[in-house]
Amino acid sequence: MKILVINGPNLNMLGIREPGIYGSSTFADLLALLEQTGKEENLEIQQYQSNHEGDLVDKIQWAYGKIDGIVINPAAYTHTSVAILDALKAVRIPAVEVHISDVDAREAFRQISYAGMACEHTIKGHGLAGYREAILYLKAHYA
Ligand code: CA2
Repeated sequence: MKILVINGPNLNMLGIREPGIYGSSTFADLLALLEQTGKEENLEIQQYQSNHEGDLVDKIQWAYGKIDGIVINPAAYTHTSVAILDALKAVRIPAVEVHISDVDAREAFRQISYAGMACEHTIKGHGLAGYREAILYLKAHYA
């Protein structure tokens, strides 16, 4: 099974600032977690991070016909991007939304998720472990 993990803007800065909200683990730690999960679960896991909305849309479109499941943390674009929502709807690849922090317990503007409207499951507030949970969800339902 091929899974694509997509991360949006500033997530490459993990561990550098705001450890109180996002924890002290770094983006490199996340990449190591994804690699380890792929090996343990016998999954082909690819990852992509961009700070640019259109690049994220391009990557979702690229996945069409090549990828069996998407794990996506659109970061700030979660709360603004109809373009990412439309791309996820267009490719119709099973998708799980992940948020490192518990967005429900934060500012009102973080309560809406456009991308989440095209995802069948959302994991929030579980830190980096949420990515592994999302991958296992896709494996359990689609492998
Ligand atoms: O909790 C999450 O995973 C978020 O998607 C993270 C986004 C935020 O805009 C969403 O509301 C919730 C922000 C990612 C930025 O990450 C930073 C990393 C280091 C320093 C500052 C921000």
